[in-house]
Amino acid sequence: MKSGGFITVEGIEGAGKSTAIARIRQWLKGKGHDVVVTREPGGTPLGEEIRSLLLAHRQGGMAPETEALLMFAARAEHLRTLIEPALATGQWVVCDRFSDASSAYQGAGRQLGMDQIKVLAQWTHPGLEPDLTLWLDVPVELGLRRANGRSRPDRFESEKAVFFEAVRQGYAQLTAEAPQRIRRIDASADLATVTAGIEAVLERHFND
Ligand code: Z5A
Repeated sequence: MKSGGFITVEGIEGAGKSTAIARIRQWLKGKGHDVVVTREPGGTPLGEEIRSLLLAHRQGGMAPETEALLMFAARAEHLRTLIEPALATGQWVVCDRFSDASSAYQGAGRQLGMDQIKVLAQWTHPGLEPDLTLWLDVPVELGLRRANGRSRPDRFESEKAVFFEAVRQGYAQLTAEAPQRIRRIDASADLATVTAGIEAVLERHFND
């Protein structure tokens, strides 16, 4: 297995990313690796401030372009101060969402166009892609049901099912375009089955 690597986890709300990330971390630790777990938007003090701006409800909402650029502003900070230094010292970085989320949410969900988002990604992290992306795919209705019950839904969580359908289609397109990097996991199954699926992908991807 190589000395360091970059794994990202994607999916719509309620897909089970938090649970998956805990398992990935455990799996990597079990192989003796140093692991940094982080998230987007966020992961740095400035990034967390930007996250608060992005998730807060506000009168008049936010222009989709503003939303996309704030995602990439947080990402640039995250890359320069945390992700790139960690990878440079041979650590493993496991990130809850990355640029695929921008393609799916802003490109497909907000209809800015996935190609447009890829231009921003190319500018922000030229030559850097995750080694592996796990797309936890869950039907929208099930994801929303799982995520239900949160005290006060944030700006994204308040979106309608049709928005998350478009996001899910965005992830499906990304996966079709990069089948070696992005692996779909059926996240509608019970936790034990989903976890076994994740472990199987990790074993195949990094031990072959
Ligand atoms: N966003 C964006 O638009 N563009 C970008 O570029 C980026 C992000 C980076 C914040 O992200 C928002 O930012 C996000 C997209 C946008 N908004 N949305 N939607 P976030 O990742 O912090 O927020 P989130 O997607 O709302 O996270 P989440 O709902 O917490 O998702 P999750 O981590 O996948 O869910 P979970 O907490 O692991 O699971 C939810 C519940 O389901 C929990 O009670 C679990 O115990 C349960 N669960 C999980 N798996 C199972 C299975 N298999 N069976 C039964 N129950 C399960």
